Amino acid sequence: MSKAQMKKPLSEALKRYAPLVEAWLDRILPPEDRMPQEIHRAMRYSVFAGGKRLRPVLAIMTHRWAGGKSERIFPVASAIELIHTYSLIHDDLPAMDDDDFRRNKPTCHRVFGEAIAILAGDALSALAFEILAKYGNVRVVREVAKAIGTDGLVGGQVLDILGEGKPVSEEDVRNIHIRKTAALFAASARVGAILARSDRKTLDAITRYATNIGLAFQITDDVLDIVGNQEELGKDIGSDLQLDKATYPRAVGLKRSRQIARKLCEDAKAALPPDRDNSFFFALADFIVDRSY
Ligand code: GRG
Repeated sequence: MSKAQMKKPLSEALKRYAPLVEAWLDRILPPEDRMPQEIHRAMRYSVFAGGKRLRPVLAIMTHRWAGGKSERIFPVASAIELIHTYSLIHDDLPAMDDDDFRRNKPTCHRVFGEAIAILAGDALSALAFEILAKYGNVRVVREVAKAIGTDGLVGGQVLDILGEGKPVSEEDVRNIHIRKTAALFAASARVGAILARSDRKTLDAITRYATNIGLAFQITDDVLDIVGNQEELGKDIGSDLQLDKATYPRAVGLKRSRQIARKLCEDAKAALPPDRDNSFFFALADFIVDRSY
């Protein structure tokens, strides 16, 4: 099979479900002309800046794969994209990575100022939990909360900041990346499976898959920060080097980083039960290691 054919299940899923996610995001987010207009403009600016929507589509596809047929997966998946956007806005702030471009546009704080950008992130988080509570259930709320907290994104970001300029081992970076990036991929898949009432075995399998591709995703991100194309990526490159960040290439070199990412994606595929149609998940894993954006 050619590379394009292998990726087809991913492009088909994105083509089918990303527009539904866009529509739900538009429905969920307060209109720009509602008071206070500035914060609603900032929230919409970042949410509709052109993200790939990988996490919500992973949640939806996992739900279907696990036999779920609930329409509730769409608002729940869209709430995860709100959380993701919140993390990007805060990640770009001057107190964090201090980046000027994201998704090929000036970052939220560059357009709306730092205070509004911080509040836009906070408001996206509050809105996400309102939606998760309305359309999900207590388990779903708990999964996402755990993925954000000190065992997840916040914890990863703390380790990331403390790791700047220090000698770094492969284990140190793994600890950062598992929390900072893999936790939200895992939560996206788990939420899809939970809403499909999956059994423990299925939940464990999809968790192993999503954690592995999430870690591979961040390793590829580290690699692209060195060898990527700024325009294609839509964000500043070289910022990891500038801040002397704890990255895989710094810990183990570029070549080994690529090998580890590839191995993680193969392990991810192997975690899935062979008696199901795993074609979307295989295509997503391949995209993650081969991606240039
Ligand atoms: C509490 C949510 C929260 C955040 C505070 C700032 C922070 C703690 C954590 C940073 C987490 C972070 C931004 C990790 C990087 C993940 C990553 C590689 C994002 C890029 O994902 P893509 O390529 O982006 O899917 P698009 O633009 O396509 O959506």
